[in-house]
Amino acid sequence: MKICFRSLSTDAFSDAERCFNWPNDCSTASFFSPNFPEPYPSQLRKLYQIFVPTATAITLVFNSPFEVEEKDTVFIGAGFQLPEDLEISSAIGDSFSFSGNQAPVSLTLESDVVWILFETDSSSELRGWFVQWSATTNPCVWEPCLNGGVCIPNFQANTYSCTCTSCFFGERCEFGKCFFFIAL
Ligand SMILES: [Ca+2]
Repeated sequence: MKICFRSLSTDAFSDAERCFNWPNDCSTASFFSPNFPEPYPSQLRKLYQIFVPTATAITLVFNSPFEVEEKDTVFIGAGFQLPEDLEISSAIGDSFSFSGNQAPVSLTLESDVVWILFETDSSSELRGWFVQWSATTNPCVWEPCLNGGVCIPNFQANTYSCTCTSCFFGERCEFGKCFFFIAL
């Protein structure tokens, strides 16, 4: 099956549900299809996105029940934008699609952004889906400490602190306090 998202940017979804910048302005740990566990609407095209700064991986776990009619589909992938031309397969690359009554097994994408696109056709609506997500974060992954400073992660708060070498100070060891004489 080949699905084309031609010129379909994520901005096109007025009712997109986003969990961005966790844990600062988003503590949502789950998403679900509209009306869950009552039947979802027909002719739906809804986008969900999770962005966890410093995440090295995001894991999705679907709860029971999982009921998606075979002509309706849950698409899942990594990245801020939906692919323009997505070759759908059950387990190739970073994009996945699911239908039926069998919840996908736990799905881990090695990215800081994950999107879920739920599309339904004009008939036969079932109960839908409920997904919980968790992220593996590393606040030091972008190497914030400069000039030889050592990054100390605080995983719970998703923050870091720097232990600077003797000649530097500042939140990121960005300021020098030693004078260096260079022999010419
Ligand atoms: Ca349907």
